[in-house]
Amino acid sequence: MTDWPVLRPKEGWHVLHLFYRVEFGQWQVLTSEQRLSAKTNLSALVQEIRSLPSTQILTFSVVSPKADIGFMLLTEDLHTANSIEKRLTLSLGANVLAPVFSFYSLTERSEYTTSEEDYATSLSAEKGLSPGSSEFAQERGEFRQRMQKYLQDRLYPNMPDWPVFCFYPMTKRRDAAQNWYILPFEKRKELMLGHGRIGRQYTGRVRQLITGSTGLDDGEWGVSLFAHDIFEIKSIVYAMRFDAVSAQYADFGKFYVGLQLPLDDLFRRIQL
Ligand code: 76R
Repeated sequence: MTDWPVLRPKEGWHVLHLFYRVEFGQWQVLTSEQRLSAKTNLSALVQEIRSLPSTQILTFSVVSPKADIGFMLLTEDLHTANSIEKRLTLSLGANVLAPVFSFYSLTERSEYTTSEEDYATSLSAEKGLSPGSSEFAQERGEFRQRMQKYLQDRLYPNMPDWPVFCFYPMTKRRDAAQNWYILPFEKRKELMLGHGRIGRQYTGRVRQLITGSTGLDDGEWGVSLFAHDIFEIKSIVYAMRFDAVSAQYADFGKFYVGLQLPLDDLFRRIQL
């Protein structure tokens, strides 16, 4: 999309969450021709974005007057991400889309997933397989393949078209009494195991993408949740509040709930 050499992260994709309010006063001074061409311009831009390699954009109608339109962009090149954001912001004409919130992060692997060594240890300790056996080698090989697919899905996800969306930033606490960052790795891993256990109870009902933003934006992670039923979002976030990781160490930013809609329907929904 730009003439600059691609700025591809060592691993993962750039993720931009963008939320805008429509300045209706500004919109109403446009003629109907200008409005039509503004909407055509945004539609064409979204189409152009969707034709780029390793790039996805989701469009949302925001449920509440916190914002009107939301976008979630994933792409491999930082120049592209930057260029798309500038173009989206101006796509309906000057001062029509007013940014209300944005969040920049990268897809990331987890520090805490089971390593092949952990798995091999559990194969002998829990399943009683002897490390030299062919069964052991086979199970270990299958684990490696599963993990490769899992890692690929985390770093280069295929975003779901599920209608209900919730986004919020999250930070791990760094108080004198509760400081996530001075806990030893083994303790953090144990706590994250409990977190994952709760999360997996929602398999099939909630899809999550956790993206890392330490050093990139004001929170440390972006939490993007997808569901078919908003009840499941409230339910998982509530359940996690009781889990030690969230109860003791998590601080949250603002929450944005949106509905995934194609642009034409989105325009109608927000009365453009
Ligand atoms: O990656 C995995 O799926 C394995 C386990 C796992 C990790 C490492 C996992 C599972 N998460 C991980 C990391 Mn999660 N997650 C959140 C929130 O509102 C709140 O209280 C917290 C917001 C939700 C709702 C959620 C859901 N998770 C993380 C991290 C990075 C922490 C770090 O690196 O220190 C954060 C900030 C975070 C927050 N998590 C799951 C879920 C769900 C639904 C799962 C299960 C996924 C599955 O089906 O396997």
